[in-house]
Amino acid sequence: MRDASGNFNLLHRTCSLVVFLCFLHISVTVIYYMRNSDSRQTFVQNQQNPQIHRKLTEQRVATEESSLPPVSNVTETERKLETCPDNPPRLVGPMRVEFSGPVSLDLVRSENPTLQPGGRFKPTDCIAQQKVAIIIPFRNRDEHLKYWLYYLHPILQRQQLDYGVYVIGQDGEETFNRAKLLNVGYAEAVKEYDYDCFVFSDVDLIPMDDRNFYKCFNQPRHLSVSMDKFGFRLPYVQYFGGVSSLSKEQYLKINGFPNNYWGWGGEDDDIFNRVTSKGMSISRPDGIIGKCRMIRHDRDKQNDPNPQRFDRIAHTRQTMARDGINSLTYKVVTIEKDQLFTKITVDVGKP
Ligand code: UDH
Ligand code: MN
Repeated sequence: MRDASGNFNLLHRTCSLVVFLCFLHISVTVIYYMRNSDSRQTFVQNQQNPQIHRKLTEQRVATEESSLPPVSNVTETERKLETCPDNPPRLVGPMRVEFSGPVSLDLVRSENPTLQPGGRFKPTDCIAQQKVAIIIPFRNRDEHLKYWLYYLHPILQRQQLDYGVYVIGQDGEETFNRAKLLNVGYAEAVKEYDYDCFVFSDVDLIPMDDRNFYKCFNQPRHLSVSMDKFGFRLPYVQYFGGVSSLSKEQYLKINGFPNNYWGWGGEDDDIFNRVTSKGMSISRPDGIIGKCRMIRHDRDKQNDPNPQRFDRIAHTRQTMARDGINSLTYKVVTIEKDQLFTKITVDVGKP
């Protein structure tokens, strides 16, 4: 009898222990389930309303002592975007380009409503491959600038670039200095944004095909390879004038551009010499995609052919290390932020 009751007691205690363990297990499961369903709900809410998510995250950061990484200002939607494709889908190819009809800045502004102040744009449906500053040397060419803005803004947007347009105006009446203005454009643009590519364009040159990408390549790029004024061909193989692009790295490798070419001509050949002397070559689109028109014009005042240009071009290799972005000096006179461009007027001195 004693043995039987002893056995029964043992069985009873074992059963109680098993029941207790089961209860403990269920409780723990229920607690875990409830916590997870709470965070699942928050996740669904976040997906539907990123703003609530941001608020929640901020509150959480404020109330919890946690080691969460800091909340970045990249939104949920930006995080999901992919890099823009090599072949942007809205390109049209060859385009008609003419300069007969009148164009006003207001028309161009209304046709490009998504531009940000300073002539800035970035695609909203993908992340641009490059951040491009477009730099235009300028003085007294408002008529040409209107056409440039009218044609180029839609093209650059179709090319899905993250870009800004910088018009660098030479103040005063001294002899024009195109290359120095381009250096100023570089220096001013990098102060504003983390540009990795620089396109240097005359104000009067318009591409006739939007597959001519205003971006940077493995080698410095010459874009205006097939100009109407040269019968749609290169005037000579070393020609690097009109429109060109250099990545930040390529530009710095050649110490930027020369500052002492006053008047017309030679500075583009000096830049060509800099590029080749640093072991780089020139990349170009083909002659069909590279077609472009120059708005016809007379020679400007204070931009006569520079008689010193031949002598200077002959010595690029000796001068380029000390004449360039590392020796650039200028004074900013005004900065104007238009919807279509940033115009920086500068005093670049005189010869
Ligand atoms: N530029 C100005 N203002 C000036 C001078 C030059 O804005 O007073 C800029 C402008 O961006 C221009 C670029 O510098 O596109 C190059 O100057 P350019 O257009 O005068 O050079 P181009 O190679 O040669 O076109 C001009 C020679 C004109 C001869 C006309 C004969 N029919
Ligand atoms: Mn011209």
